[in-house]
Amino acid sequence: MLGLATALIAAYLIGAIPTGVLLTRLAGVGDVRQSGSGNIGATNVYRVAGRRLGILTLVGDALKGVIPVLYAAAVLRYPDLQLGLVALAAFLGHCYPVYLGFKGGKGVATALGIYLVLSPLAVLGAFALFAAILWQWRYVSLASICAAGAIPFLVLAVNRSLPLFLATMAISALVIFRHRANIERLKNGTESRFKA
Ligand code: NKO
Repeated sequence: MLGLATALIAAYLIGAIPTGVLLTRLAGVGDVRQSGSGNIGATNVYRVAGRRLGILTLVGDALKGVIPVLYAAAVLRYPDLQLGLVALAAFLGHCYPVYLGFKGGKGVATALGIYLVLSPLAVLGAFALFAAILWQWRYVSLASICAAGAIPFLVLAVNRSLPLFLATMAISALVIFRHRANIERLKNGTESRFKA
């Protein structure tokens, strides 16, 4: 029991590391929370600080999902219920980081990292959907929302695990909830399109 509690706290603290804020500050381009959408995620870092830092933020935020879940799966050999809880803890760390007064990101890249470990095949499907929507409409937010909506069912089909399905549902519900300002902008036609 103590083992699981420690793993959850460690996963949360890793998930909470604010990659986008650290990278933009280190690069001397100010704080990403002050420009663009104000989000700390890869899309906004790309928007305000360019491709290189955007990609680094995507990789860093994804690793915050990969590392705790891979450790829990491969080293601790946790079953699906505990794995789902570790995934949720890392994800909550990104969305509600103690280091940023609990004001964090939308969770897309960290969820991507989590699912790369839990269900790479489901990621393949979600990525195809993400890419198709981004290609067609050029909104990262819309692509993220749709991928989040699809992934629980892809995970269920691939992994056939109720605990992982439930953890995935919780993560997706929160990803979509965290995009509520984007949803308003999509409705108003004021959402900014992705520029390559
Ligand atoms: O600044 O509000 P903004 O326009 O930045 O940002 C909206 C955006 C926030 O998310 C991010 C992270 C972008 C990551 C792109 C990942 C590309 C690959 C996704 C594959 C799908 C994997 C499943 C994820 C389920 C949630 O949305």
